[in-house]
Amino acid sequence: MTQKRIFKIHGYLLLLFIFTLIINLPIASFSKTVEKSIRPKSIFQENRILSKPDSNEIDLEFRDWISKFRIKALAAGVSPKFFDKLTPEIKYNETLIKLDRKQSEFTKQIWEYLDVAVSDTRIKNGKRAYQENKEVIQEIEKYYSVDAKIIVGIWGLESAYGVQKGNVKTIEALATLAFDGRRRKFFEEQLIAALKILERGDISFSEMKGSWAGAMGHTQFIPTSYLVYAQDFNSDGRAEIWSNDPTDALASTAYYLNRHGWISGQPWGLEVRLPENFNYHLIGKKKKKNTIDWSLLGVRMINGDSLPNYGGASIILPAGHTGVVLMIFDNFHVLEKYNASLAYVLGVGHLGDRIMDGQSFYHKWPRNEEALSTNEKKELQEFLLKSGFNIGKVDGMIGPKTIEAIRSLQSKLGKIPDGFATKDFLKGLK
Ligand SMILES: [Ca+2]
Repeated sequence: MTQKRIFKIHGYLLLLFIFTLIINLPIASFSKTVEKSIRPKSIFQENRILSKPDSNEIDLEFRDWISKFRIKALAAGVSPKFFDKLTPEIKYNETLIKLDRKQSEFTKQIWEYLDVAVSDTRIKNGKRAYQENKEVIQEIEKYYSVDAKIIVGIWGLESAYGVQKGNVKTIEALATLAFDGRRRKFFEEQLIAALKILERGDISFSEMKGSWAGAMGHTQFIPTSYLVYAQDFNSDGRAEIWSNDPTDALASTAYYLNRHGWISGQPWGLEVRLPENFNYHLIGKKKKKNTIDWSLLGVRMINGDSLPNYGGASIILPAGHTGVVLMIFDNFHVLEKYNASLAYVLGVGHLGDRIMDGQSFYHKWPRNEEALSTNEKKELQEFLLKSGFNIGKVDGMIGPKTIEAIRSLQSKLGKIPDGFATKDFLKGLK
């Protein structure tokens, strides 16, 4: 009992001693350490990051970057008077950096993405949005020779038909990401374009809103695309992609697709079936053949019909030979100009088809296959590099070169060379 008590008193004294020690350490020495060192991970510093002086520090760096950026903006044609008037309004927004970091770690299987992108709700809302705007969408379709279903598909995926246009001030988003520096050149370019849009008066500073990454309006145009492709389809003097009326935004998207070579009436892709003993080395986005040649090889429509002739086409397997088999046409590559990700192009294309009463995919996705993590993808790439395949650099992203290497390796190992890396495949290599 007494021993415990003594221990308690000693404990208190010890705490008091440590506390006094901390209190009496000169504050100035803390700040000096922080200023000099390049972010060593000490407790003191982590505390300082949360405290005011450090956010001031970031703010000072941010202001410093703005003054350097000013030179570039002026050289690109933004007037000094306009720039200087706007500068005090431009704020650094740390939350956007966190979103940016999260985004780059993201890894999902194609069907997980499509479940969300082409959900029953999105299809249903798409049918309604189309009906409500049918007249103007059909006018746009005719004027720009771009199929209505693809316009509605993009609209649905980019902003859920105008419901999620984004609420972040575009200038703030672009300035923050440019200052951050991960993709400085890109974001500075976008910021300059955004300033030009503001200066010519198409929209006000506070109304110019969009995603945290600077994409704006119903179809999430980035500022440089706006400057080149935005359309004033309702002829009121301004290309208004931010307003509730989607007319200008949808016309702008149609014009963008038109200028990138959209062929009216050609599908983006079709689900097909492959014959027994098909040569899987013919698979790949860049391995084009005429539809007639594919027919001669025994490729058929999913219902067994012969292929319609849409000219050059390639065959892709987004999830290996057990999943959906797609024949893709030139329009697929036009959609890639809007957003290069395979998941996005499939999402937009399939959503558009489904809104216009197209069928859901006949083949099932291999849903029991888990996605490889970024680290596992890197492991795989390192293995491929060591085995002598030219896959470029190890970046944890399965691009065309990595897929080709996987295919060759599968062949060597006596497996179907579908280019789809599963967890089991990776385990087998170890
Ligand atoms: Ca307008």
